[in-house]
Amino acid sequence: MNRTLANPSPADLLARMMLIRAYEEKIVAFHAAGPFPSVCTSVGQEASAVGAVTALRSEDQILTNHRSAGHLLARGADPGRMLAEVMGRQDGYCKGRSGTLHISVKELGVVLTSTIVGGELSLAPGVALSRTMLGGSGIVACFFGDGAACEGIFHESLNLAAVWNLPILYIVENNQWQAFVHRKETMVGDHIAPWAASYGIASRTVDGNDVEAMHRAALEAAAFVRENRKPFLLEAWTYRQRGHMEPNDQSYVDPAELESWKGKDPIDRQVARLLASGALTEAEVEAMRAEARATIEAAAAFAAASPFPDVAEVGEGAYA
Ligand SMILES: Cc1ncc(C[n+]2csc(CCOP(=O)(O)OP(=O)(O)O)c2C)c(N)n1
Ligand SMILES: [Mg+2]
Repeated sequence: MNRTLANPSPADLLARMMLIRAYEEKIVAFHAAGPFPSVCTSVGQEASAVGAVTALRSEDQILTNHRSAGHLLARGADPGRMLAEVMGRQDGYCKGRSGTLHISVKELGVVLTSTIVGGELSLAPGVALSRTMLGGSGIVACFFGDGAACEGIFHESLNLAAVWNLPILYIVENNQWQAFVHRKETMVGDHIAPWAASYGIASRTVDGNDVEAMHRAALEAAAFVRENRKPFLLEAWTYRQRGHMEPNDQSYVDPAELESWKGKDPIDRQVARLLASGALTEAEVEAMRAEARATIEAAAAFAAASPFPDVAEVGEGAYA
């Protein structure tokens, strides 16, 4: 698979979302089969990840959060190396040192996955400042959640980005949940995009479960950041379809809310659109799903066969 995807077709966008869903479903299956490292899945948020990441260029950099599998896979990360990382194996992107929560992939421009909520917001201005000082047209995409937006660091980050004219595309995935707390309990109003106006930062909310709308909005937002060397905040309105982390627990979730959002599933919507337009047949859709699952099965086999890191190397790759 290409590392970056220029001008993805509607079917390309669907294929990437299916790959992410298959990856997350494999994580769920691993949990069903026995003990497995805890993972925050992004089921239901595939359109946001694919729409935004495919709007970036290879020279752009990404900072992301604990729900990062979609961002990484949309960027072209190898699912085998990702699963190996989750499983603590030598062939993982960080040689099994990071697990799912700190994964970084230098060759894909993925600077950081932060499990510290808002950590990506704190580092984005520094990364963007270095980009500016080094020159070039690259921008920094910073993915974070609605919970991170409720932290003080959100305001510090936006303020610095505005004062220093930093090329940051802030992408807040408003998935309605902040671990075990609904955002209605922590936020005034439903949306985060309007908050950017306090810093003179342009912003927009987009239907984050419509991959084509998300992609168009991200292309426009990235172009704005690239040309003006100024920040922009894009809010993806979406939903976390599973619990905060695996193994799954959704006992605190309103079943009616969950069902209503499952009815707006981003993959189902794109499938329906492409079937209705005649771009794909049912058989082609099923073949795409099967291909995504086969890719992930092969990735899982690769990860399971990868050895654990050698104890003698435990000090390598550390700064201290
Ligand atoms: C600074 C900090 N506080 C609390 C936590 C525990 N925690 C992990 S994820 C999370 C919720 C984050 O919500 P949001 O930013 O909306 O991201 P989402 O999980 O919805 O993708 C919390 C509170 C943490 N990891 N870091
Ligand atoms: Mg959230």
